Amino acid sequence: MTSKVFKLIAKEAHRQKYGLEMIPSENYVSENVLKALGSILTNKYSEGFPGRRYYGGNEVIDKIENYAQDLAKELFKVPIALVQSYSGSPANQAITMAVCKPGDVVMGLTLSSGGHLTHGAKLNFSSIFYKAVNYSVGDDWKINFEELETLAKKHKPKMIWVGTTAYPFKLDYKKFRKIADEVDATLVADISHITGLIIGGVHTSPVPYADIIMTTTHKTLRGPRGAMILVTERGLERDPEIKGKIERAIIPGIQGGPHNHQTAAIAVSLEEALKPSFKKYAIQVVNNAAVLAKELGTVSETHLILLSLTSYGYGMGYQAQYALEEAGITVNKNTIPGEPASPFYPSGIRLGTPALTTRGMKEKDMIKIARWIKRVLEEIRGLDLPKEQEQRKDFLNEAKARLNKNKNLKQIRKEIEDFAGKFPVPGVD
Ligand code: DSN
Repeated sequence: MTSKVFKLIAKEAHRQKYGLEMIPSENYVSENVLKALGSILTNKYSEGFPGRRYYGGNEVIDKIENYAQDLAKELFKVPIALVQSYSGSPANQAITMAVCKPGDVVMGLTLSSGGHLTHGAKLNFSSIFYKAVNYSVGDDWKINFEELETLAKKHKPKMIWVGTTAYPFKLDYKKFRKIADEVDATLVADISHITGLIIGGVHTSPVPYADIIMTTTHKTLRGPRGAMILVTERGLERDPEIKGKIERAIIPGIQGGPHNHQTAAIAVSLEEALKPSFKKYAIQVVNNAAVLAKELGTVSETHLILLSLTSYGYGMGYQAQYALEEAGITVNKNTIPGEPASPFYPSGIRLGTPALTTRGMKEKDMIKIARWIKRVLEEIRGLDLPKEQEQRKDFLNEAKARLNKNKNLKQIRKEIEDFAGKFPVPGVD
């Protein structure tokens, strides 16, 4: 080993093993996924699709990509699966290009309600090149279907996104389908966060309701970074040309050569997801999240928890993220519905159980973890965000420095390292 990079990877491996990874969109892949991802498949150019490549020498690559597509079709019971998108955002861009013309109306959940950038957020391609209309959640933090229906009838979207990144409740795809039918819109489900739960049978599948489905492969599915686009029977009936349209949007529309090592690693993760043990994993993810949420005084029906910190002070998201990181717990600050502070200095944190569950943690461990989280959050009391905008940056730097020296956090970190170190991380000794 001669590269400096390997020393840094060793440091990151230490962080992953001795800390608690609680960002709900992250996970640990298996050693086989790592092997495929680090394979010589990265050496090959393969623009095009199986049997239709611009370069020679793709006999094996074709087999791998066909195999990945077949596994995805089998797993989700859909007629079409495409696996080349580099990640979720370009996949969503490809779907939008295939379904809409520039200027068409697209509808999605607003970012501050737990939507995604590509579903029509300001500054994203989805609102720069298309007319984005956003629906939101109500006071109960649940999707406001009345608002969605009113907006859909008024703006007549070409496409409606149903998909979330910070939403702790189950999604009712049937209700979305009804509204999409009322305005003749294509319904696209972005299931990136909950793919694993759908495969495990602990969340309703969008397959009977959506026309097109997109999922990243690195979240609850436990594969490498990447994405898949699936077309349902219903979607194919709606537009028999849809496969070619999506393929052309991927290349030459957006991407260049596919990442064949990534495609192979996706295939490995799909093989794993087809095993009965994956179902058990998904059930445990949800059970763990429910216990963790209860211990933290809230609810979760999925893999994630959106925790409001308003009882600790004003605009406490950053401070909580810093303090938790100091103690060895990785989460991200997040807006809460009706954000009382600012989207840039939000009032909540988002945390989840997919990665912890992969390491073998169960309900009793969640109770311990909730106790640590509550102890950590006590340390941020009094560190309220200044109301004056210009003071915020300096204040947060000072708060971070203070938390960095906090003895109680150091003690909690020691306890967490002792605990976490006992649970294996695939690929880490
Ligand atoms: N970055 C992803 C997440 O954390 O939810 C969404 O793309």
